[in-house]
Parts: sequence; C-alpha cells; structure tokens
Amino acid sequence: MAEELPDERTARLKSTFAEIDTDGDGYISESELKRHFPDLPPEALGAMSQAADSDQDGRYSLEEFIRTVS
Ligand SMILES: [Ca+2]
Ligand SMILES: [Ca+2]
Repeated sequence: MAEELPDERTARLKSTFAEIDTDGDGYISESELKRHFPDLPPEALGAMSQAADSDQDGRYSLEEFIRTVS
C-alpha cells in the first residue's frame, strides 16, 4: 500500500468515525460498532474495547479511535 499523507489519513479516519457514530454524539458506543460491523464476533469486540478504550469509559472518542487503527 502506498504511503499516505498524515492529513489525508486523519481526514479519512474522521469520516469513518462519523459514519460509525450514527447518533452523532462524538463517541462510538459498542452498539454503534456492532451496527456498523454486524459480522464482528463478540470476542473481537471485547478485545478491541480493551485495547482501544484507554480511558475505560465504555465508548470510543475520535482520539482513541485514531490511536487504535493507526
Ligand atoms: Ca455515538
Ligand atoms: Ca473511551
């Protein structure tokens, strides 16, 4: 894969985040994640929430999301 400019990458991640954040509150909840990835097994969700939810508030901020996928 070609290397991307960080700005482009951030912009793309932001739009992905907005897509998953269906109620637009600025956080991705587990149910929004499940709605967006219906085929994701519960184990994957659990592993992801442990790794991604660094402040342990049960939802993903944009910052946590970017940190996790980048
Ligand atoms: Ca939300
Ligand atoms: Ca969090």
